[in-house]
Amino acid sequence: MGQTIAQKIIAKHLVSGEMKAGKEIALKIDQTLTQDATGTMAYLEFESMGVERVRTERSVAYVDHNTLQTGFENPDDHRFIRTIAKKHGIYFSRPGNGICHQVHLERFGIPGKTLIGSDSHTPTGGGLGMLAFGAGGMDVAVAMGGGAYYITMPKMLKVNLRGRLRPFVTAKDVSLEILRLLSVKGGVGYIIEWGGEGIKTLSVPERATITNMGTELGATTSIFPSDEVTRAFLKAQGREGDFVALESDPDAVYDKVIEIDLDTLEPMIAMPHSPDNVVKVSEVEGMKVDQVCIGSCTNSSLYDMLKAAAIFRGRTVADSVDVSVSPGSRQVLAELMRSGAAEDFISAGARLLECACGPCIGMGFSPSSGGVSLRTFNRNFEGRSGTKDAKVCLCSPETAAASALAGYIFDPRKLDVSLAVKMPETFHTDDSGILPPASAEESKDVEILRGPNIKPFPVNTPVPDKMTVKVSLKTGDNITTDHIMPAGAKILPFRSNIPYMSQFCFSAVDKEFPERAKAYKASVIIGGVNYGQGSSREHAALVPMYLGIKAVAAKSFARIHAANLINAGILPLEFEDASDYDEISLSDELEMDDLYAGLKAGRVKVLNKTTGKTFCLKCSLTERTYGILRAGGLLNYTKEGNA
Ligand code: MIC
Ligand code: SF4
Repeated sequence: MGQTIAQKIIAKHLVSGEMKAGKEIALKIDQTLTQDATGTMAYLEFESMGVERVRTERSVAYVDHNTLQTGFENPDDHRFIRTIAKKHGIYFSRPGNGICHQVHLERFGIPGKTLIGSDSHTPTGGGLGMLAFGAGGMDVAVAMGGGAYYITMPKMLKVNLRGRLRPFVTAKDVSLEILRLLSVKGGVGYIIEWGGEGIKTLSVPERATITNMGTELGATTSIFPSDEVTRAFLKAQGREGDFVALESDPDAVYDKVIEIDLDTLEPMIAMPHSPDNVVKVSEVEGMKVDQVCIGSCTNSSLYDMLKAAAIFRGRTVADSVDVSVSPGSRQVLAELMRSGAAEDFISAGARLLECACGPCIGMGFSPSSGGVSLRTFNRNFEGRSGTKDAKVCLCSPETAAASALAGYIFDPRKLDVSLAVKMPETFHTDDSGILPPASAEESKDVEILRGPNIKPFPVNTPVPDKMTVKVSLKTGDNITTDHIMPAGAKILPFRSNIPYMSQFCFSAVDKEFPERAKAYKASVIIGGVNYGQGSSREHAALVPMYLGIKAVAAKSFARIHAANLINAGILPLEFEDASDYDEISLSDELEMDDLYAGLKAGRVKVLNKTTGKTFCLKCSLTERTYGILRAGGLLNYTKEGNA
């Protein structure tokens, strides 16, 4: 039987397990990436493993999420990451050099290689034919130490693209259309392979926009073939030598196939507060806009920027609209300056921000109260922008730029502008923003510099065989990791300080939660469907662990968060019968007896001592994940000598 692209790469990297959907597999990881907001923890974890040099082919530490350096905490984190990277064989991409996914695509990604990153949008690399996964920091630390990455073998979903995008309709609209079709849960358990004749018309940055937003579908990852388009991109980056052709076999079998006609697509927009709340731009045209942000790892390539600049050229943004533009990398910014496009932005009244995540993670540029913000980003969860009642919508750079000029949502197809932008055949590559590590010999003299904000990594204790614990929180469906552990300018500087961060845990859902959980000492959270969707931040597991959470019982979990809970030693348990969720209230006392036997059997019996009712929770653990939970987390498990 023929293989899909992903199956071919998995087969080449398989360390153990059976390539059967639903079975646990372990993969050898060729490359890793971290960003600063998850990186400090990942490197503390790596350090505690006692490995001298990374054992990957390439590991890169990016600083892109929090580059504000307000106060000593944030620059201390940067200095810690720079020095630990230098010592242990990791490349360091300096603050201002660009967003990890964009820079990785430009400078390091190689088709056919495996990549894990402590950021949920790591699948962006799939635009270049990499098998790239978002993961928790601890999994990345293990991979840097030469350990395998464990996932459940996914099913295969093929999306065939037909035809060609019409002017002003973009790769972002393809992403939004598939979100409309499948929802934020539609990709769960799948690797999405993009194929069909239509992909030949999409450049690598456009493909990367699509694989980037596969994360919003809940997919394990997304991938494009590596073809002549890929070769041309690598050649333009001066890396043609990294090109490898990759395609699926003609008789490859997929669990599901979807067709999308590019010719009939229209500009789309995700309305508040979920990336799958998608409608046609024409349906909401005329809605007043207060802010427009162009950038993020989804839409900050040179191609995206040049098109937005062409729309702005010679025009001025509406008086009532604040506009920000954050290029994805220094390379993009340099090309914008060289081509004159930077001037188009500035003359139009847009504010040119640093090459970083910026507004996407709430690092400034929060909308005004109740304001409508059109963003070319990938997430519009409530409050993520820093303004709780803001209405954030997701759209293409073309729709964003057109609306910035109009002052209201405007269908870009009505513009009288030529978008035939000219991409350079060869990019000016300047890697001076990337510091190579010290040699093995020199590394002995490299001192790792830490500041007072870097607190030791919190270690869990194993769950007992019998627990009686109270419910410290009950949530609804689709709780994001932004709900569990918010980001933004006020909190991000403390990503290496779990005790400090714990004050803000679930702050947008229930301000009393941290105090209540602390008072209960040991407790459980009750969750709905798709608990923990969104970001890969392991803080969403480490902080609850610090607050004494022993288990989360939910209707279902998002993949990366479930793995992070296990790594932190917290039980992710699913309701056998979803209606039992309705029978549980805040502060109920739940008793779990004979827990170890239950975990082994995949079924834990629970007595609700408050109501007197019993119900069952399921879990499908492997020998390894069972071992991790019995040890009280991955760090303890590794220290006990397990791989
Ligand atoms: C995000 O987009 O939510 C982030 C910020 O990039 C996160 C990582 C983090 O929380 O540090 C992600 O996507 O994993
Ligand atoms: Fe940065 Fe936003 Fe991309 Fe996350 S989604 S990596 S915050 S640009």
